[in-house]
Amino acid sequence: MKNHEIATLFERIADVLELKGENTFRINSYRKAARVIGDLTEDVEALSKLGKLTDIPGIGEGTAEKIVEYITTGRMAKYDEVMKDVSEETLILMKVPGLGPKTVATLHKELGITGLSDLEKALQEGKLKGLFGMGEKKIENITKGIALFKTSLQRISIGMAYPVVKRIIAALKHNPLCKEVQAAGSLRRMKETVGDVDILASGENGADIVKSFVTMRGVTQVLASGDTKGSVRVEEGVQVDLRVVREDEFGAALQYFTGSKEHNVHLREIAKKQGLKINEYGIFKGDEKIGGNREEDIYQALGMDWIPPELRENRGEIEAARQGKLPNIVRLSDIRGDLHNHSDWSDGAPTMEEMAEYAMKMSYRYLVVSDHSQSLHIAHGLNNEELLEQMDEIDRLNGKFKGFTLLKSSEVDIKPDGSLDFPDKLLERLDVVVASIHSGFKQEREKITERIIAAIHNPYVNVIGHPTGRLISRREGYDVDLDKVIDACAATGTALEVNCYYDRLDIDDVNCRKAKERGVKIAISTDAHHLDQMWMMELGVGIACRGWLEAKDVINTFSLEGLKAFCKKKRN
Ligand code: DGT
Ligand code: CA
Ligand code: CA
Ligand code: ZN
Repeated sequence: MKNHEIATLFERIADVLELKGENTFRINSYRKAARVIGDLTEDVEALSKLGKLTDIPGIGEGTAEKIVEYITTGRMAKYDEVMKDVSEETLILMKVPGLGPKTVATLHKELGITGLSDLEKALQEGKLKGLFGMGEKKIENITKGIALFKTSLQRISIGMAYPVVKRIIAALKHNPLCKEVQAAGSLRRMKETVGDVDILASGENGADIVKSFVTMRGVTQVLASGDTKGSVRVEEGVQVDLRVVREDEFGAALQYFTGSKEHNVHLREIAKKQGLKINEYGIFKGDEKIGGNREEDIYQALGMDWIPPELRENRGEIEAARQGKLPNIVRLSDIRGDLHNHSDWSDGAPTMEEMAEYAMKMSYRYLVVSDHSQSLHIAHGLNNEELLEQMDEIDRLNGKFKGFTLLKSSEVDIKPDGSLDFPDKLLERLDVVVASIHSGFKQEREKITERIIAAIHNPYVNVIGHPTGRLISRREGYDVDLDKVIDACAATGTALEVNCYYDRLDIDDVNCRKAKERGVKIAISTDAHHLDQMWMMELGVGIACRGWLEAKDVINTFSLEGLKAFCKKKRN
């Protein structure tokens, strides 16, 4: 699909127009087109062929013409024209979090800054101080933004890499020479960001398998192609490495290339003490191979339980495996429902009925409709009356379902003063209440922590949504003291969310484990605004596994009655 490419072009046009200080109305119409095309689930090229582009809300004649032009010629004259007098360096500068086109324009005008290295130099020399609109806080944010930007060039969210891997594995499975294929590395460990993607295959004719890999759809650059190894870059921008090994070495190779490096180093030390040796070909006693066909062989030979990949970070999992005390980690199949979703009543795309049908197809028993509340105007938050109407509609829909329930809810805004956006007498009528922060991110640590704790003390609040507010590639979280939040949750019977949206993954694995240790339950929720975002439950389950969570720690593994009992207990 060319959707992503086209959305990026429009976004860039908007950025440059803004940099040049042009008409806001035109800038906004390009931004809107970028968002609409980026969110589109259908193939824009197919719609273009059917002449249906202008049927898409937000796409006018002019925009449609530009899309057709790009699809038929591979170029967009408007884009070329706009880009003519802007350097690539300046464009990169605009991608730094905290640096919008306006700031970039000021920096250029006042200090002649055109690129990242100029900016870093100016920061070091303290030259930003005293410029119009450059407070201390703003300068600090720019410094942080640069650091975040630099890491985001090297690592991407697992949610970006995950669909790539599924596509590649499915394609490799078509090759009859290929016996087994599996993801390894940080992706198999479900780490929240991945540097590169590692895929392992087994089969006799390595060269042929590598060839089918490097010629696959979506490959934009071949970095290496040999008899047992191939390395490519794909259109999503990430590097993918494939290794092909012999069938009887697959288990050992999978163990080796899954890592983490720290986990493997520790295992090798243990092996050495037992007079054994492990490498990517097997486990050996002297020259004799004693295992390695299957990954389990390695752990068994070392006298420990097989360790799920999500735990392999050398954080105590090896000791636990030796004592037979590994957690029985939560699995996707344990999940019975999704506790945070948006419908077309606020800023979601699907109707509630479509959501319910989709959830039933995923074998869920329940789904929470948690639309935004009134203060969040940009997300079309519901007011009191609309929430009541929505409840009636949910009752009506539930009358039609068998063995499935839509649950009444709200993602109620925690306002800057810590109060909630709906009165208690309304919240009382909801099955589950998710409370989140969507504004006032820059509050001081103490203030924002107190604000969240105030919400936790409301008897109707069951889950705190995206608790830190971080966005993996774009924004640090707000300055909340999560330790205090965890304590307040423990004291009141409030759950914390693992938000599965690929750019959030909030809270992270380390905080999950901390929460569990203090007896706080977790809700793994997608925050889906589109049906095709509901698969991200898999990502959240991965994060929860990395936090050593078991099904009993996760409230959306509970039966409907169990979930309701959890919510009710806090109210009493
Ligand atoms: P990433 O790509 O930065 O997200 O992290 P990984 O863990 O995927 O690391 P990567 O791609 O460099 O290597 C994949 C796995 O291969 C790694 O998890 C463990 C194994 N491995 C790679 N190099 C070494 C090494 O020098 N020593 C050991 N023990 N294992 C290694
Ligand atoms: Ca990797
Ligand atoms: Ca690699
Ligand atoms: Zn939300």
